[in-house]
Amino acid sequence: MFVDRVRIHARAGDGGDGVICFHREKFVPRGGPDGGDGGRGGDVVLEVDPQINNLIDLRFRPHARAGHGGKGGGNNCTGKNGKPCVLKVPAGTVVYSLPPGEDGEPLADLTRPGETHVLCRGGRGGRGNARFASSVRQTPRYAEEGQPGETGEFILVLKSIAQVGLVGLPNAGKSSLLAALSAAKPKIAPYPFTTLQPSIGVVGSAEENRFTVADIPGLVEGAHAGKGLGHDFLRHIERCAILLLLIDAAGTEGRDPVDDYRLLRKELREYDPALARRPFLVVANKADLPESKARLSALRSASRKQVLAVSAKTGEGIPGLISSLREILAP
Ligand SMILES: Nc1nc2c(ncn2[C@@H]2O[C@H](COP(=O)(O)OP(=O)(O)OP(=O)(O)O)[C@@H](O)[C@H]2O)c(=O)[nH]1
Ligand SMILES: [Mg+2]
Repeated sequence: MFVDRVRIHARAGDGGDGVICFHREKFVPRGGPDGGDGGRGGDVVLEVDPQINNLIDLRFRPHARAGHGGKGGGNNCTGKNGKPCVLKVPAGTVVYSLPPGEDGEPLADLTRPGETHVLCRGGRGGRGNARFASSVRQTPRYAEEGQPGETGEFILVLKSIAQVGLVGLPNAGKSSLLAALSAAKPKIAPYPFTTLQPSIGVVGSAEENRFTVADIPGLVEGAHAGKGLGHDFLRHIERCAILLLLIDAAGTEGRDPVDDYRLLRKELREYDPALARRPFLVVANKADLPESKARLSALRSASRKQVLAVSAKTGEGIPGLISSLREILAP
């Protein structure tokens, strides 16, 4: 199961109470106040863990509670701090408060491994009576209570992070292309909607020119309005630097590649005009099939772009595609 949206309830720990206590020791008369402070309540913290790719753990554990601070002790002992509650999230997690803030802006957008965000702060510990002693009040008989920890409801939404996003109709061969480009092993089958969840593959092994590619479920006409699976998953390519419009050039489903190209452009535009302005490459897949040859030139003139012909099946054109992508991605 792939979970990319969860609602959670978080409660930070309360601060511990300060105590009222007076020093007692043989031969030390009127030892004075020595009640310690309470400990701090634990925070609820989100932390990016590069090992995880979705929010499923939080779906099953939607209540996050951090530990309370301990009570102060005699002899000026400060109470223990409450244990923080650290929730691991994938890179690309966007945090919203519930109800949403006035501007609807997210509270945080966690992208880098190890990045953290404090969702709810633990309460401060109360001060013990030792803190209130002064020359004119030598035996204070009061101490503070700990402050309550913050609580809140939040929505976490995952918007995957990859440099290249694969966009195409069902069966265009997006998953096959991801498998040809990277070591990822997505499910590939000759029926539409084989891919039900986004997956990300890494292309190249050298650190300096490695890049990531996201495969999402196929887009259908009306995807921007919620048809098919496409709409829900378009947000996973929102952050991609390049979109790769993958078209079945052989028209194996009896479709026309030029129509497919126009449909993809239209769906992207209607979902988000900013996405339609993103740099994109047009890639014609299934170049191994003879039908694709004749349709390639029609696709070239319709898109007024250079169209790269590849075959995810035979590997034809794949090295050229990788170098074109690297060229665009290079800063
Ligand atoms: N001949 C040929 N067939 C291909 C090529 N690429 C993919 N296919 C076939 O096309 C079918 C669909 O491939 P997938 O990779 O599952 O397509 P997809 O775009 O991921 O499809 P969805 O996940 O359903 O949207 C499979 O039967 C593949 O074997 C290619 O280059 N040449
Ligand atoms: Mg697929």
